[in-house]
Formats: sequence, C-alpha cells, structure tokens
Amino acid sequence: MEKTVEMEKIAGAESSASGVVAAEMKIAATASVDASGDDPILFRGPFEETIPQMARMGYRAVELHIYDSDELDREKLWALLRKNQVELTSIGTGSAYERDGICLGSGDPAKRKAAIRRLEGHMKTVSPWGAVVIVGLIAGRVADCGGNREEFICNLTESLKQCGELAEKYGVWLGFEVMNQFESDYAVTIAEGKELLRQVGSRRVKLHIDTVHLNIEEDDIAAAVRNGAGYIIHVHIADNNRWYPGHAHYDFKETLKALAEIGYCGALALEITNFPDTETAAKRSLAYLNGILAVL
Ligand code: LER
Ligand code: MN
Repeated sequence: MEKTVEMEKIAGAESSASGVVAAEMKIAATASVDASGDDPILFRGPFEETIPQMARMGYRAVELHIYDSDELDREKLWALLRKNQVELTSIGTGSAYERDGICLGSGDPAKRKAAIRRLEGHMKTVSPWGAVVIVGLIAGRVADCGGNREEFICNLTESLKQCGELAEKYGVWLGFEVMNQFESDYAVTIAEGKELLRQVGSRRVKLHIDTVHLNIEEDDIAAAVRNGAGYIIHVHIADNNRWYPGHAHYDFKETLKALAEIGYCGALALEITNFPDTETAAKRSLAYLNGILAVL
C-alpha cells in the first residue's frame, strides 16, 4: 500500500470525534545493513537478503535504518520492497549523528544544514509511501550547542520548521522521537513533545513514541498516549530491556489499547535487539503483538 491517506496516519485525527476504535496498526520489522552487537535492529545485512527473509516470515512492513540515503540506489530499493510486498513505514536516522555529529540543534550552522540535507535524502526515499522520517538522535544534545540550552532549543525548532517545509514538498512526515532523559535533553515526555510541536507549527512534524522511553519517563503511560491523540505518527516497540515484546515485563496490552482508543493506524516498528537470534525474535514478536491486536 502506497501513499496512505493522510488523515489515517495521524492518531486521533478522526477517531475521537466519531467514537470509532480502529486497531489497524501494522507491525514493522527493522533492518539495517551495518547493525551489530546489541544495536536495536532485528534484521541485519544486505537488504537484498533481509527484505525477502522478513517477507517469508510474514512481515508486510519495515523500518530501515540508513546512514545516508543519497548513497543508495533508491529505484532498486523501491523495486525490492514492491517485489516482496513490504511497505516502507519509516527511516531511522540516528547513525548520521553518531558517526558525523550532525544534528538539528547544533550551534554550528554547517552541521545543522548537513543534518537537514541528510533528512531530505531520507524524505526522498520514503516519498512513494508518504512515510515517516525519524528525528531521534539527530535532534542533537545541548552540548552540541556549547551547552547553551536556549540556543539549542531555538536551533532545533528552526531546523524542524525547515524540515516541515521539505516534508510538505515530498508529501512525507517527520516523527520527532520523544526519548528519555539519558539520550535526550529536551522534550522527554509526550506532553513536552506536544509543546515543541506547537512551537514548530508544521502539520508535517509529528511525534514518534517508543515504549522503552515511555517506560522510563511517563508517570501513566496509557494517559500519556491518550494525551498524544492527533500528534502521534509513529511508534517504536521493544520490551523494557530492548528484547522482543513479550520477553520481559512491559505492559503492551495497555499501550496498544490506548493507541487503539485514539485511532492510531500507523506502524509498530520493532526497534529491538536480535537476541537470542533474528528468527526467534522476529517470530515471537509477530505472534505476541498479533495476539494482542486480535482482541483489542
Ligand atoms: C534510541 O534509544 C532510540 O530510541 C532511537 O530510536 C533513537 O533514534
Ligand atoms: Mn526509538
């Protein structure tokens, strides 16, 4: 399915008004060509191998983690996804920050510009699906702005506005990831993320939530998710220790129920380690989440 109907993608945009509860969330695998160790990526290796592998296991959607989209042969990637009937839901962008230190809140205008350009490359890659480009680690930290928090927030907001304009041009979405205080210095709860989005003021810049971060920062996860109605565009799923859902003690039923209540119809992307191995984690994730979705 390509070019998802715009309103459908924004949780809460219509459901609360109509009272309809539609649990049409899609479970997405994660894949990257260069993940290793305990990186939270399920399928690792060349996309020519991992995309058919996940399709054979029953996955119909994927989030790709890509260092630089402009290094890719986009046409080839799109053809591979279409051939295997796997929808591209999102691109994870953090490795550009980890490797190059480029970020949206940087005090260095050249690094901000490079981060925006990198995100634009990803927007082109997701454009056939009108999908989500993630702004997680690439938002940057206050330290990237010489420790000046006010200037960092100002730079981040301004950069997100520019990204919003580009997202409009390509017909895609930016998902600002609400991350915990150990990985982010700003907007660590859904309520704070909403405030940031109000400052940005772009309909194309939305919130992206992650169960690991919710588990650390929110007092009441279900209430926080419901408070995100109309703002949440993308969801990362992992158990509290980043293993596959169902392995540890995160309450997925509660979170998925809250998402269903606000009419969330986007991806549940498995940002998990491949422990104990890719096949086991992929099979158990699908069975566990489908089991919950079936009775919502
Ligand atoms: C890191 O904890 C995380 O959740 C990533 O999605 C950030 O890009
Ligand atoms: Mn995440």
